Amino acid sequence: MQKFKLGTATAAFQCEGHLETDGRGKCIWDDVLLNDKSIAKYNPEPASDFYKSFDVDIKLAKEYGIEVFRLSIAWSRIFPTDASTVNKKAVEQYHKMFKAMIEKGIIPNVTLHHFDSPQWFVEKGDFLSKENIDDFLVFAEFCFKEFSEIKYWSTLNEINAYSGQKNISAALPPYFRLEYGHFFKQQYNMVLAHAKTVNLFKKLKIDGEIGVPCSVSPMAPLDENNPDDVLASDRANAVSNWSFVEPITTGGYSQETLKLINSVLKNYDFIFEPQEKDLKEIHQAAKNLDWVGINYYFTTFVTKADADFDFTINSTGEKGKSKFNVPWLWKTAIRPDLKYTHWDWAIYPEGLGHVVKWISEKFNCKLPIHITENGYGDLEDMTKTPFIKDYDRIQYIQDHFDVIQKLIDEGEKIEHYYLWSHMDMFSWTNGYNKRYGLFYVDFETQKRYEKLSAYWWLEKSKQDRLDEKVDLKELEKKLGK
Ligand code: BGP
Repeated sequence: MQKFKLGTATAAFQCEGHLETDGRGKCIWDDVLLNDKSIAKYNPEPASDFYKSFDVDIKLAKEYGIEVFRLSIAWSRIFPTDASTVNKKAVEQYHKMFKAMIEKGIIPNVTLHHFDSPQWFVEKGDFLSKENIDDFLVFAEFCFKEFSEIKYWSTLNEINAYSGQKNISAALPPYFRLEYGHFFKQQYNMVLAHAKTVNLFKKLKIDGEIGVPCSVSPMAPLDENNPDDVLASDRANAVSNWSFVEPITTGGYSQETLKLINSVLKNYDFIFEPQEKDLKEIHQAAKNLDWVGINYYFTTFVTKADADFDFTINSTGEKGKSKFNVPWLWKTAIRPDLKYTHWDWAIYPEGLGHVVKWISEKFNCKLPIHITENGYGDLEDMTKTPFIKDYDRIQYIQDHFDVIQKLIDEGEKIEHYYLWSHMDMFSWTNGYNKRYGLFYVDFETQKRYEKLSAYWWLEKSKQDRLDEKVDLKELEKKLGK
């Protein structure tokens, strides 16, 4: 396989720790997790100590066949107090991190914003205010010029999810619940920020490629023959997925999408109207973009919504806890024929195929695709077993690899795959008990331990096709585990 590269992913706030080191400024999560006791659940310190111990993880990456590594730069480390005062110590540390990767032949893919707006930016209104986009552009330009060793850049991670956490599920300041008007404003501003960043990248003639990781979780009708389910699915997809994927990939909004969005938003006293001037920028960015990223974990099956709002997030891993009912939009439904994770996420690899086809066929976007996140979170505990045999994770990844291989065979240009996550990290709403890594992290000692999936991954990295299988029995025998 020529261009296809296998990699793993991380995000600064979830793995770095060292909240007080080298003059770091606070980001949006610091106070949410540390101070506000009504919400505080988990301490993001020490996370996986990556800010200082990156060498250990990069060494493992090299040993286990990882070619590309997704990570993010914490904006609040580089600009801790305002939009213009640079913190040189953090800049130096990131240079060291990137050097360590590049020297080992591992290609970094760097995200500029992964859910972690600096506190000073949040106090100015974050991306809810259009004027603030300029601050982000200052940061982006600084990074592009300073970190010239980076050849793959990602603008903003999961524009829809960050907007939703602030304005729909009330997980982040300003803690709005079900404020679809604000959600759309923020998401639109972030699409614009993304567009301006891409256009700036090209204007500066930066050597490298730029893309954007989009969280696309299809909202499929529970019963394809039930018109109510189909309508719920169309509306939910328009609001949650197409409303940002469409402008990013096509450079605009179709009448079909706008009609569906506004049929919902009118019930929330808001009408969404993109502005001509912004559309020029968005249109240009779609032409300038080098690749589209897909973060895919699960598909949600939906049916007609009830009148009352219900948004119960399962943050413990106790199956069956999540419930979602969004008036005028959708209600989640369980497909008894499918397997679900402990966090109630339907395991449905076909959904990844649907997302790729949306991009290449529905939106007619022929850009290369990177799967920027995909992975399996589980409850794992090495105090109970000396070696984590994560068969479910291996099965999950292999099933998704089968889908990717089929798509590649059909001619889809999928170039990178990043497993979420490289090592175990801090999870935004699940703390330390939802583990995704190929490498188990003992958060007390910060030691890393290979899981069975790490050995399996190494075997996969030697194969020519993603749908070739690894004999796990043989592998375990070879390992003597
Ligand atoms: C994505 C985020 C990641 C990561 C992942 C798993 O939405 O981009 O940062 O957290 O989801 O999510 P969780 O930790 O909630 O299971």
